[in-house]
Amino acid sequence: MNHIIDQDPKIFKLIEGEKKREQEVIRLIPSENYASKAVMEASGSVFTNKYSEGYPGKRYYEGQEFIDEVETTACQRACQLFHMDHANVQPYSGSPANQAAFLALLEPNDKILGLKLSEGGHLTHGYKLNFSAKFFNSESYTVDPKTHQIDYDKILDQALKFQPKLIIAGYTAYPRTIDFAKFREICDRVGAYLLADISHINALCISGDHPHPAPYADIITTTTHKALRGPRGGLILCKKEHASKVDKAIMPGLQGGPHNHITAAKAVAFKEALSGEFQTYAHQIYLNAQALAKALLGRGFNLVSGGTDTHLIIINAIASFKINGKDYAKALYRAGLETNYNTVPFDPNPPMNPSGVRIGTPAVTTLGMKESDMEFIAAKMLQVAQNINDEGVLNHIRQEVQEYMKQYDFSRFI
Ligand code: DSN
Repeated sequence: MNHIIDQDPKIFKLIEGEKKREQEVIRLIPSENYASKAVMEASGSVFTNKYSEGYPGKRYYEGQEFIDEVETTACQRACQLFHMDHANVQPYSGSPANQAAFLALLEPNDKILGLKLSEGGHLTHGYKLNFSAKFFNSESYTVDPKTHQIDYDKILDQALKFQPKLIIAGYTAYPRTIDFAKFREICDRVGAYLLADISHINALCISGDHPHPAPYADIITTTTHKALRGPRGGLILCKKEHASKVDKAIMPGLQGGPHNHITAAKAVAFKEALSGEFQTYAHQIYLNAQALAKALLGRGFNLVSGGTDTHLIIINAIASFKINGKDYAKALYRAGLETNYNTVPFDPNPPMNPSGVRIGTPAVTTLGMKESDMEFIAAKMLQVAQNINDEGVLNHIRQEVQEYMKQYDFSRFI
C-alpha cells in the first residue's frame, strides 16, 4: 500500500478502515469471507492491464501467451474441483453467470421455474424486477408453510402444469439440503433443463457435506467468492453438450473482455480448494453451523425450518424476540456482530424491514473458530436481543467482541 498512501490518501484511509473493521467484528454474513493473500495478490496483478476478448487460442488481441495459460489452468482446475466436463471462468459474478446459463439454454419468453425471492431464491431466479422475469416467463415455487422446506411433490405438480423449460435449484437463503436427484426427476418428467446455482453451498459440495449437483445438473453456476474463498467473480460448469452454447452466451452474448486479474485469482483459489486443508475447512463450516444452530435453539431463538443442514441459519427475530430483523441486525452490528437482515418464508414484512436475520459460518471458520466459539457468538446474540435499546450494554459487548477477535491471526488475509 506504499503507493496509494501518497497518491490517493483518501482511498488509502478507507482501505485501512476496512482492514481494521474486518479484524474487529465477528463477520457472520454467510456470503462473505476472508480471501487468502495469494488470491489478493493475483487479483491485484498486472493481468488487470490486459484485454483478452475470446477464449484461449482464439482471441482478438495479441499478447496472450501468459493469460491463455492462466485461463486454461483455471478451467482445468474448476472441472477437477466440481467434476464437470467444461468450465467457463469468465463470468464477472454469479448474476452474469446465471444470465449466461439462460442465454445458452433458452429463447426469450421461455418458461422458467425458481424459488421465490422472499423464501430464499435469488433475484436472478425469476424475480419480477429482474431480467430473469422481464425477458423470460417466470413462475416461482414456494417452501412448505409449516416446515419451511422444499416440497418436491408440489414442485412436480406445478412443473406439470406450468411446463417450464428450465428449473433452478440452489438458493441464497435456504438452510436445508437440496435434493438435486429429485430435481432431475422433476425436470425429466417435464423435459426441462436443470440449473444448479451452488453459489452458497459451493464449499460444502466440494467437501461432501452437501450433495453435489454434478451428476444431475445441465449447468452449474457459482460465485467464486463466498465459502469458496476466491475473488469476487462467477463460474459456469456444464456438460460437454452445452459447452459451446455456454461459451457463446458469455462472449459475445453477454460480456466483452474477461477480467484477467480475476481469472488469475480464480485459478489460485481453485488450487487452494483442491487441497486437503480446504476439505477440513469446509467440513468445519458445516460443524460450526450445526453448533451455532444448537446454541441458538438452546437459548430460545426461533430458526427458519428449525435449524440448518448447511452453512447458514435464518433467525426469525420477530418470532424469537418481537424485534424486527433490521433493528436486530443494526443492534448486533453496534455490538460487533455483522449480519444481514432477511425475509423469512411468508414474511408479512417488506424486504427492507423484514422479520429475519441471516447468519453463516464461512468467515469465522476461515479464522479458525470451532464449535466452542459458537457458544460465545450465540450468548452475545442473545445478550444483544435482551438489551436492544441499551447502548451501554451494546458498547460493552462490542469491546468484549474486539478482545475476543485478538486471538486470531489476520496476517494470512489482511
Ligand atoms: N447477495 C448474495 C448473498 O449475500 O447471498 C447472493 O448473491
